[in-house]
Amino acid sequence: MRIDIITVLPQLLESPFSDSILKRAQTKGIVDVNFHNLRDYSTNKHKNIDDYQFGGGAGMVMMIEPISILIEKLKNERNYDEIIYMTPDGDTLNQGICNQLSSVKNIIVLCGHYKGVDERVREHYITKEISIGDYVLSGGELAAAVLCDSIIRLIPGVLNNETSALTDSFQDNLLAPPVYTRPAEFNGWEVPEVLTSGDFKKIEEWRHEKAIERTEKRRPDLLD
Ligand code: 6GU
Repeated sequence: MRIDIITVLPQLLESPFSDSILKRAQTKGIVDVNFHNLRDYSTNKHKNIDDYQFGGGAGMVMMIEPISILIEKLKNERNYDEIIYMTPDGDTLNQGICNQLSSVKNIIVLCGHYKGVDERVREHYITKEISIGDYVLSGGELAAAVLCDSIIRLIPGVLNNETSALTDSFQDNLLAPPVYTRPAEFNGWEVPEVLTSGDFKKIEEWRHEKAIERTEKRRPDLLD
């Protein structure tokens, strides 16, 4: 998979991709993440990428020209499955969207800033608009990092058996069951006996039961 991220703050995005699973996915050649500094595509000598909004009102708007030049350049180089705009008024990200996006070949992710982007960008270039929840961030970069992390870890070959995504919360609309490790007893607090019984059928049943119990208690909406 190739991901092209369009941002005015590439430095803000670099660290999440420079460690752990996201780094390994790139080193293994499974995903190719490219950052594009929108300011490099500014069409004026002050390197502006935003301007006052027509009709007046507080807040700057990201201009269409630099975005258009960059997106057209990228589209000339390859086909894109999705051109995603990170915005608080987009569709709320969920595991279903992550699963779907993890199987595509090329995506562009545009990080929103200021009051947002000129509506014509959304009308003519954007194919999907994504929010990561009902609260407002200073910009789309952190949201883009969240989106990319949630997608990349699902691509086959990125996770190994120990970190498998199949048993993640949400994968079957259930929260994950509780987990324990050694010691089996600490301060008199014991691990559920079934987990140390060696009876794998019983263990599976217990985990499924606990997953349902936890989901009913914390996220009954997932069971509807
Ligand atoms: Cl994608 N962008 C911003 N600026 N705020 C958000 C968001 C995105 N998702 C939730 N809040």
